Amino acid sequence: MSELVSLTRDGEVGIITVNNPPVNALSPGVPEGIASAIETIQKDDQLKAGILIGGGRTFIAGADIREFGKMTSGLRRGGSLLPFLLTIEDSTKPMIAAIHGTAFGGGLEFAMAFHYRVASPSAQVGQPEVKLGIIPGAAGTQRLPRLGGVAKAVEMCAIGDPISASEALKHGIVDRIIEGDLLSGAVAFAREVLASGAQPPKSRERDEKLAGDHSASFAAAREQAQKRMRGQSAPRAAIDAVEAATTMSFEDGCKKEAELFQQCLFDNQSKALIHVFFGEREVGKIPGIGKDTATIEIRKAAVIGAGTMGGGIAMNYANAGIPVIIREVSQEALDRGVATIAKNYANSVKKGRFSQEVMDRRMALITPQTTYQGFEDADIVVEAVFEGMDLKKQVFGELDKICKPGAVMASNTSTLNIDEIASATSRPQMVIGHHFFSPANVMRLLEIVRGKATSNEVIATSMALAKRLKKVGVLVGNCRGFVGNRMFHQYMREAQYLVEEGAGIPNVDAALYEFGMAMGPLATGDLAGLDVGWRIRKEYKDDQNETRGLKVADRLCESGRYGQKTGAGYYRYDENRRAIPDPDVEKLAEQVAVENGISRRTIGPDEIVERTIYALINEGAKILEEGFALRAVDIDIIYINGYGFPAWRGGPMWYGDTVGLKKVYDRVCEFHEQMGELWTPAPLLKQLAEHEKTFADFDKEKRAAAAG
Ligand code: 3H9
Repeated sequence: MSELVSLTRDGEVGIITVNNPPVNALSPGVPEGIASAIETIQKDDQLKAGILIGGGRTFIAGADIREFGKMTSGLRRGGSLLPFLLTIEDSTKPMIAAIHGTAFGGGLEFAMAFHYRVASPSAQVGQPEVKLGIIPGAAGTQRLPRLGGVAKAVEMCAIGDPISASEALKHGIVDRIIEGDLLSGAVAFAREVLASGAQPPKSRERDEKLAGDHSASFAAAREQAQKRMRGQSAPRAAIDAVEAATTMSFEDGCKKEAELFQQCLFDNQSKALIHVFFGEREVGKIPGIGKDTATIEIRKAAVIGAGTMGGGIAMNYANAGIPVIIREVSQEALDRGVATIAKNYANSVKKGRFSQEVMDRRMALITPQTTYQGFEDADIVVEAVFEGMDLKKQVFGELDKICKPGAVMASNTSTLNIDEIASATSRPQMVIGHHFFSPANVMRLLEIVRGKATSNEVIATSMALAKRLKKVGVLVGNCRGFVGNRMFHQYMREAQYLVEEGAGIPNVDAALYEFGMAMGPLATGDLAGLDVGWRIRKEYKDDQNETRGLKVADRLCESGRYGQKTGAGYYRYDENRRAIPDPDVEKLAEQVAVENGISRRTIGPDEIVERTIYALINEGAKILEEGFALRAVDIDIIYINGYGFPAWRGGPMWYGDTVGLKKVYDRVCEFHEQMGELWTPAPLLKQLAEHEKTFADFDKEKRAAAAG
């Protein structure tokens, strides 16, 4: 056997172990090794059955995703896995897959070619390929409906969420759950099968679950995919492939699957989603802060402020099982905050996301109070008070007197200078920004803002904590608005200028929604509250470089139109919070255009997208060059997880690469000529465009330089 796959014996049972850490992916050599072990078992008279098990923490977690890039760039020819699977299935001796950890993608496809599957209670199985923009490519769409039924298979292949071992058992995808030691249980299972003398069943020959009319399941899957994965082509392809299982022979179904798999693999969407998969893991890697950096153990937290953000942040801690104090100045505000938390949890219980018992446990972890009692032994305090420097400094000054020396002191500020906040304490090395995104209990992004004095220990603790809170933590530098909001400011400004110039509010939103953004920018402004930006503009009024100003937004706020919370902003809102276009706001935009000497014109969706998205890219390039983001991919991950940027476009920087930086740069130069200083091209963008390079090249060079 190879190093990747070993074959050992337990009496008459051959045990095939995959040893390809960390997740036993099907890298070159693994499928070959398994097939060769099966052949050895088949030929060996002493061996009567075989078991496949994963060494280490998991069964096979899927194909080796890094190989896809090599295949699409022509560096490697992608051979089919199907012949290996047929070798397994055609074995005359019973073959059993013993699953722990995750049997995902190709891992589940391998398991389904085995005659039986047994699993640990904590195991999960799934076909998550659509999350990478592809579909199962080793007969998963053909075997899963035969084993688990069409409805379950189409849901698993189209949406990509895994299911638990017990659910897999219920649907016939696994045959037995093994409590205790998996391997001993699997060997005992093999002996039972041998004693029964049963013929090894082949999943490809089973068609009893394919009979009947499944049109309702396919229609439901198409609707769900359209809702949850808008704009993506892989879910549709996955549904078509499962549908083929119900209308074609196994062999023809596999051919259809292979055709659709290839189409998806060579599409830009899968390249973008694979970039995102590795990006989400890369953001955790910070030059100079290795695995050996000490971290502070977080056993107790305290949050200051029970408003929307404070409440959401406290929920994150409670969800992770960390006791948390939530402090407000007035009892009334505290009660309101706690009631909102309870309402949010109750909604989740109503929707079946977790039980009442889980909700009660989480609520019990939250201690609401109006004092600082108990703050002295909190391992972390998170300030989430109103966004104003004086107030933040006052709070940090108070915390400095109360908190124990080793406590992390985090501010949830979205724009303010962390160093200035830290200056209110005697320990700036313990101060860091933890910028959560609203709603904080839902959004995955946590921008972690490093001040000039923040210690590596506090950074490493924050990154580890983000994982524990089930967030994607991205480390950024301390510039105004940090990375996300600094770029967002440019994006929102352009959206508002387009409105002044005559694009029409619903048209601006529609163009960006069609592009794939979760919401249009103006509707987003209304949701977040237009008053937030208005207050920040007032705070920084002395150093605004925007001569045109944001007059439409300012005037909306001056007239009390803050967005959804006041029933009106760019739109009016009915009692169901449905947005209704408002001719008064268009009139306001017309008036502002006159004041600014702008002649209005018709503006199409392409220009709307270029003006807003290229503004993001240009600012992102400046941020990269100034070192406030570690890599271009960090910006992408911020935008996808915090700002509703479509993952299947890979984030703004990756999108710029796919458009071509030369094209982006030329257009930025045109905007610069037409609109002046605000569109000054980023020198890095110019440099990459002139050398026909990409942001991905920039990251690659940076990685190489860091590796020495
Ligand atoms: C497929 O199977 C297609 C088939 O139909 C066949 C077609 C022909 N490949 O996530 P973690 C790396 S498509 C390569 O931090 P966790 C990962 O980058 C595939 N590398 O651990 C990281 O590297 P590093 C379908 C992979 O415990 C390290 O392993 N399968 C792969 O939090 C640890 O990963 C999937 O989509 C891979 N397949 O979560 C499963 N998987 O340390 C994708 C991981 O250098 N994987 N790595 O940063 C996952 O969902 C999670 O990794 C898993 C473990 C749940 C398994």
